[in-house]
Amino acid sequence: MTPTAPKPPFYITTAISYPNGVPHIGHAYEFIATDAMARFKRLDGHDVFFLTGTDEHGQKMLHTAQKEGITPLALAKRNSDFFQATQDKLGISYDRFIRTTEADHYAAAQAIWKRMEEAGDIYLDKYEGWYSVRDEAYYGEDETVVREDGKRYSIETDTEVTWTEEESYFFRLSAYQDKLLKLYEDQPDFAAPRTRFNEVISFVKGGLADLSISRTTFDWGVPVPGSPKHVMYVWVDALTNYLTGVGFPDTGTDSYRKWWPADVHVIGKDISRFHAVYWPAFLMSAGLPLPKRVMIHGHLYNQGVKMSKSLGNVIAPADWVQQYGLDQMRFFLLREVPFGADGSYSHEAIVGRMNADLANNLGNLAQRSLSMVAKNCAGQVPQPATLAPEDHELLARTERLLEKSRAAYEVQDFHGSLEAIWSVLGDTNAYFADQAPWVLRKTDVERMNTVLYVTLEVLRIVSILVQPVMPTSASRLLEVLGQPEGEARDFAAIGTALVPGTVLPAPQPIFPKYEEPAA
Ligand code: ME8
Repeated sequence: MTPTAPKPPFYITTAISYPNGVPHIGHAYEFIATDAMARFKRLDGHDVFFLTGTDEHGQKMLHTAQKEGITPLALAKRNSDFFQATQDKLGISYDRFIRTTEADHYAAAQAIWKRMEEAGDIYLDKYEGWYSVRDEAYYGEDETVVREDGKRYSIETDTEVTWTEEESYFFRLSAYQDKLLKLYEDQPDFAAPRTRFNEVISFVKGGLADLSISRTTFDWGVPVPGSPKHVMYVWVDALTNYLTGVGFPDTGTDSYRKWWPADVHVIGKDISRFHAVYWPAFLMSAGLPLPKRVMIHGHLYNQGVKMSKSLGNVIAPADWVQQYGLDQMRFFLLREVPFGADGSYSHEAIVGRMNADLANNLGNLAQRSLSMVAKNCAGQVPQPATLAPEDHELLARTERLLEKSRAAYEVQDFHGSLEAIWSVLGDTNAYFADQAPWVLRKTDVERMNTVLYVTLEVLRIVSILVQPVMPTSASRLLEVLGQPEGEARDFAAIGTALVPGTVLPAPQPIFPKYEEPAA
């Protein structure tokens, strides 16, 4: 790339959360993963647009507001503000926090509706069937079961369904079965991981019924153009947020042309059908390009148990930030669980990662090597002598981490990237112990300088590469390695090397061990 070439664009989104409650650790997980991806691409020379926000319409919001005795808009505003404040606390580097009650979003939702209508895909009929307010989803009778309490539930999600009968507009989803199957065949990476994508494919192969896309029994939603009695089904409006965020319905703007179609929608496993079936069908109907990828992550469980208010095991993200530290929490979530799989967390697991991976393997290595440099090299990056084969080998492995991480992030395998980095850190700790620079100090100062130089060089590259996951701690590490903010911290700088003689600030411990508070 020549210096004047424009940076390639990269557009990434999270799901937009329902602000009928406050964020939990599952939401935080999705925000942090998406943020790591956005930061990685920025450091790797892309121009990134990162969209997140709240999904404020629908019956669930209306019911919660009624229970609280406030308007749905007041409820949405209160909790949306809290979601945004939480994202700020988690260091989420979003470019826009969208709320679906914003005026430009109404315009976008109405515009996509009109396009689908003009395509002949919308017709008026009557909906009769089961609806889950919790899931904001329709279920066929065969997808439900009556439990001992006499109530009917969705088999898949275990939420109560109620019989709904009302005039409704329908979207001709049935007409898109073959087109969707062709999309899945032509673009085998349209959704991932494969196991979750396969579930979507078999759902579509099983046949698609037309979808009810408007409601008439309440009015908390985006009005259907030309039919003010109807509000849009919340998912039609919600999915459209990804277009609103970049300037739709004006498809001629620089923003829309630059960012759409999105590179990745990051979502959880419970909403794969909406993103990998309904959303591409709506877009095909509207004549708009499809997102390149839907990345479906698993859900997090509290020691294997689903979080629920009744069990009292729901964790507020801010509590973890306070107890463990933000970067420690971000690292734990992305290192512990392969993205796409379900995961479990526990206090012991977090403390294990904090102490072994962060305090020992990274923090201690940095502290020991930098303290030696402070004492024995006048606080300057030492001048290495000719490198020995083991030095070359370690540096070459470290440099290869960039390609490995790129390949891993391309498929949102954050865990894989961190595993590779920590494997190199393990080798570097072994190298440091074997070479014993504290002995060389008395026997061979030149060799000591080389060993310290190689160790600092590994730390520099590792610190650059872990910035997407632990921005604050990586920045502090780069600071003590004499790497100023800016170009020296971009991935392109991995190909350069520490300059001997660079004066280093006094080293400071970066990753303290977790100590249990006194009982
Ligand atoms: O579904 N672990 O909103 P939402 C990991 N408004 N992720 C979890 C989780 C858990 N335990 N629980 C939920 C909605 N999530 C819609 C989205 S997008 C156009 C509309 C994830 O607040 C969930 O899978 O219920 C989803 O991706 C996100 O949190 C928001 O969930």
